[in-house]
Amino acid sequence: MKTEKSSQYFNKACQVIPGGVNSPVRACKSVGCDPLFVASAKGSIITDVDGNEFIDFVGSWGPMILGHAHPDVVAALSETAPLGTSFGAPCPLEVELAELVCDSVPSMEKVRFVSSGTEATMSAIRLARGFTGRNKVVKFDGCYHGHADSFLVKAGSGVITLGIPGSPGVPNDIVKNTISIPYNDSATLESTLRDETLDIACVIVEPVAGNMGVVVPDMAFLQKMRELTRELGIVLIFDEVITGFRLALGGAQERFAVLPDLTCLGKIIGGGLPVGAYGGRKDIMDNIAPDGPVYQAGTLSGNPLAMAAGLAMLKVVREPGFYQRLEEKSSWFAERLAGIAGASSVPTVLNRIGSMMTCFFTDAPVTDFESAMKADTQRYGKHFRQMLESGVWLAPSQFEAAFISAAHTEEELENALVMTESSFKKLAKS
Ligand code: HOZ
Repeated sequence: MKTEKSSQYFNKACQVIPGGVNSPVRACKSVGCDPLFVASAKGSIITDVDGNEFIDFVGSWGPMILGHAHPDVVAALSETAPLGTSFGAPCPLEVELAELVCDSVPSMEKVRFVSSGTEATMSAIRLARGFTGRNKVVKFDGCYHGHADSFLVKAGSGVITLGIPGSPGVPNDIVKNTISIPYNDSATLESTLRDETLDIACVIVEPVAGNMGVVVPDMAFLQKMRELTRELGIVLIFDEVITGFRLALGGAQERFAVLPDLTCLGKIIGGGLPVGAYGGRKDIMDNIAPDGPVYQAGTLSGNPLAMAAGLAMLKVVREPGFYQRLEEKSSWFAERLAGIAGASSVPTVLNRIGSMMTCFFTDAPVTDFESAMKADTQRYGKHFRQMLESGVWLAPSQFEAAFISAAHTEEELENALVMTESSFKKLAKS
């Protein structure tokens, strides 16, 4: 595979952008290569600047549930851009998207749009603190809620991938208010939440973890979390930045029938443009300025282009049968993938729910951060490079999800499986 142009861009980028990338997860450091620079993407095919084409299973880390450059999204952007790209004043598209989001997500009575998932989660915990008058935030080891100070404690995503234990620049005075406990561990959850000395304002959780690789929750764990938080007056926040509009129209909360007090969204609701949102119970949301004293603001919040792209995408996923078709395609693919892995001598565990999955290179079930960390990252790196070489674009980290989109054709998925089989044969020999 020729990568000369990507190499040239990367060399230039490293002079002016830290690490040559604008988000560390793109760097490919943990998989032993340099990033490819993208020229374009259409459907499920992504094309680099050297003209190499790949079947894309990253989907811009989640938003591209319809595939890239979906005609409805492109048309919405073309119609909206000539009317102005930012007003700093309310516009009708914000209302339309807010109505659609509240109508789709079972627990959301009101929603505030922001510009990223990180903004959504940091605003949600501020709101929870303002509402309860308490201080501490409980999160789970290996979950990632963006890069705000409070969340960089045993965090997933790029933080695990790069092996960063805790980030310099995050004051101890801030992280002392974050308590991180194991995922899927109901007993520790109960003893922590019942400790009155801790002054807990909220629990924030990915209802399906997607940032230590995909880890599906025990239903009993989620239900216990809901019961305890309700009993103890603690705000329960679901970070559905990945799972929102991915696992069902109403996200993981619809799929599991467990409703949080607040929900954070991002990715799909922006149709591939920069968006986040947080919302939920009206009595909590009414504490946000200007209705209440909890301050949060943003020049580009509710940006018309992002709203238009999000609306176009949500209208397609709301069509009857959309999630059923995606589920069938994903389960067919995952069964074949598990079959290929099982037939090889390479130990793997495939975790999947809906159209998100991770193939962990380990022989024991992956149910939390500790078990995820046992995966063989060297072997994943080799698999990643072999797949890339044969035309499949996977996440450059063992601890991320692979996404199936509505745009993946049967032929593309078949091809990806053939390439996977060939990669596993090489792994078995090495
Ligand atoms: N949170 C995403 C990975 N799980 C990607 C966002 C990023 O860090 O660039």
